[in-house]
Amino acid sequence: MRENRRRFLHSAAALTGGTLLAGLTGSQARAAQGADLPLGVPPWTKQLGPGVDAAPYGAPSRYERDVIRRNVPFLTATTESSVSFTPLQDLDGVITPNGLCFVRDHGGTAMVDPVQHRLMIHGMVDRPMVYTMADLMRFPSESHVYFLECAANGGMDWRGAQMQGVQFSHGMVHCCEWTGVKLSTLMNEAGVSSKARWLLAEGADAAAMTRSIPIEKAAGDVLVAWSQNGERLRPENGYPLRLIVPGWQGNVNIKWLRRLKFGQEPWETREETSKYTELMADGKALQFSWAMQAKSVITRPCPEKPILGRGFCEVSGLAWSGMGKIARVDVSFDGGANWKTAALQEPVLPKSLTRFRIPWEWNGEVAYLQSRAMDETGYVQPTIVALRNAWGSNAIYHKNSIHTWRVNQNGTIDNVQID
Ligand SMILES: Nc1nc2c(c(=O)[nH]1)N[C@H]1C(S)=C(S)[C@@H](COP(=O)(O)O)O[C@H]1N2
Ligand SMILES: [Mo]
Repeated sequence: MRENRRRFLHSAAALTGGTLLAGLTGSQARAAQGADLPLGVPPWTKQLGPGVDAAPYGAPSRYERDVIRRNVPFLTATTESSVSFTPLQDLDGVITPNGLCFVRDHGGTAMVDPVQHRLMIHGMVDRPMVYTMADLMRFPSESHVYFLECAANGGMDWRGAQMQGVQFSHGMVHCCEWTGVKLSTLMNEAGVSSKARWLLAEGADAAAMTRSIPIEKAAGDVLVAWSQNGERLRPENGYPLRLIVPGWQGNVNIKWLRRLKFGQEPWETREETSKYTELMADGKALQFSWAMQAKSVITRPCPEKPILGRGFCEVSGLAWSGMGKIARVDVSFDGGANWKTAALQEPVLPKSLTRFRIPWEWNGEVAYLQSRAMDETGYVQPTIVALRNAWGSNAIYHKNSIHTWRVNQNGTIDNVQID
């Protein structure tokens, strides 16, 4: 134990004079610099701290101010129609804290007064309904952990490695415990006609986002949710009410939900015709590719979290599948020639982020780190070559290929593609 600690201190101290420090974030640099101090009496031990009422609603430590959502300037013509990404490199476990969940808005964040908000259910139903939030929250509720991923997550890397950092290459995903009423409960209450085949869901934002959802999914695991990780939804994630369509592309998870209409045909809205379709190599577009296929990425190390020294390095990341549970994640250190099976953090939940971890000894050589997820249906995350062969390179959405991080000799990490 003592030996190990000494060795750690030695290598950490060596780093402070080395080139790697430049790549460290504020808190890492402070840890490295402080590592050679004896255990002194720090200022915060010599005086009382603020009282328990200093922060009626708590916020992260001021030393964590680098842990934030970020957007990409070239994807942001206006911030009202853009996306800010989850900082996956800074997160542990599988739950995304509410303030760090990626946000994808098409018409800005609607600032909805929950007292004035209504949900209308109409169309092919026996009893059209208009609910207040108070009405909805009287229904029996359920809580489930689900990931939510934008179909465009990773889309910028279709044609080549472009995004320097896991926040931007994979950060259009979050995973929360959602609480609400099952949509099937509301469907029974309204008496949906047996002839209804489709559902239209509409948001109350300036984009009035609308999507068609087939009745089988609507009657399945879809939630009409008002809470996220134990507290009411954040405005930017749909307060006071949103649809959670487990495992399906983010776009159908309508935020600020205000209307559900039942009918016989899809409505062919803008978001399912001109957007959120896949343009294939032959120029035809695939419509209604809803489920997010199995995917994974190593979140540490990564470009934002370089390796600080030779020796032990825990490799950790996230895997998920819109088709069910993650069955296995394999990790390669040599660009896919050899694979080792990683440990999965329990409990492994369906349609949820799953954390994997694998120990590694880094010998200071260049390495190509990859992870490959398999889900309970037997589906295996494809290589970029296989994905391009299947989808062509016009595609934007559903890029779920195996991702490669190149570890350089100085411990820094780059996004690369192996063809
Ligand atoms: N009403 C409405 N719902 C919406 C959107 C929107 O702009 N308006 N964006 C959609 C898209 S494209 C995605 S990826 C998810 C993002 O959810 P989040 O902002 O909570 O991460 O919300 C979806 N629901
Ligand atoms: Mo999206």
